[in-house]
Amino acid sequence: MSSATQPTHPSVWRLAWRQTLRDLRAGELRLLVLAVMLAVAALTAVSFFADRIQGGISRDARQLLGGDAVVASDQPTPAALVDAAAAAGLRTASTASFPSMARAPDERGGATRLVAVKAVTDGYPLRGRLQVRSVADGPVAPVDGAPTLGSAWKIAATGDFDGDGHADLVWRHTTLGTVLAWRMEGSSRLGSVRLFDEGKPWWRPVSAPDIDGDGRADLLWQHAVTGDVRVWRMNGFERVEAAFVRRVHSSWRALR
Ligand SMILES: [Ca+2]
Ligand SMILES: [Ca+2]
Repeated sequence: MSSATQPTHPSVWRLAWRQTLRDLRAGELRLLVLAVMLAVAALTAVSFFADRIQGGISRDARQLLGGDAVVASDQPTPAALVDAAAAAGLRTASTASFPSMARAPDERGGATRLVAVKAVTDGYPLRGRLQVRSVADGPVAPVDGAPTLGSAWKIAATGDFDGDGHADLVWRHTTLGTVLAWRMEGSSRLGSVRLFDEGKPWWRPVSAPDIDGDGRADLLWQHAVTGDVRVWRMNGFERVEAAFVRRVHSSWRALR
């Protein structure tokens, strides 16, 4: 008596393998693999392109800011914050921005224009480089560091302080209120003297008349808010005496 052969069921794996070979021969599977490869390539390209754009935007943003981060306020930066940044080894620079009017010299037409003034401290910008255009619509040229003296300072008065026959220049920093005197000989600067640096920008030198008649210039000041007028009697570039002259209405301004 022979035993009958029992029917066997093909394994699931074998069936799957046969099905795969059949699909491969029919070309459907190759089409599917090609579609997957195409999708992966497209996603990789888009991701790479997005990363490049993100990097470019971040780089441009840092250059626009002049640093990696900015603390903005209408008050001076708290000293504790500056100290914490210094303790962490960070480089810092301060800026102050405000709108103003600029006027060309009379010999150049005297045109006025609304301008945006930005005063900066040493070290600015921390990232990137500034570009300067010397003439309107002219080429721009990259420069190292901040703009030179003269772009954030304005001449407040002129007078011969040391009596050498050459007019000397008094500069005032428009935001910090610092006042400097340049000892001049013709168009050459022989030296610079810091006259006022007390963080009181509302006191402004307005002219340098010879108040005491010794043949050398003295310095006349006016308070920008109260209109108070004071005079510094000078010995060369040193203040000998400061005296209150009078209070005038703030709408009146002493002229040079
Ligand atoms: Ca002089
Ligand atoms: Ca004098």
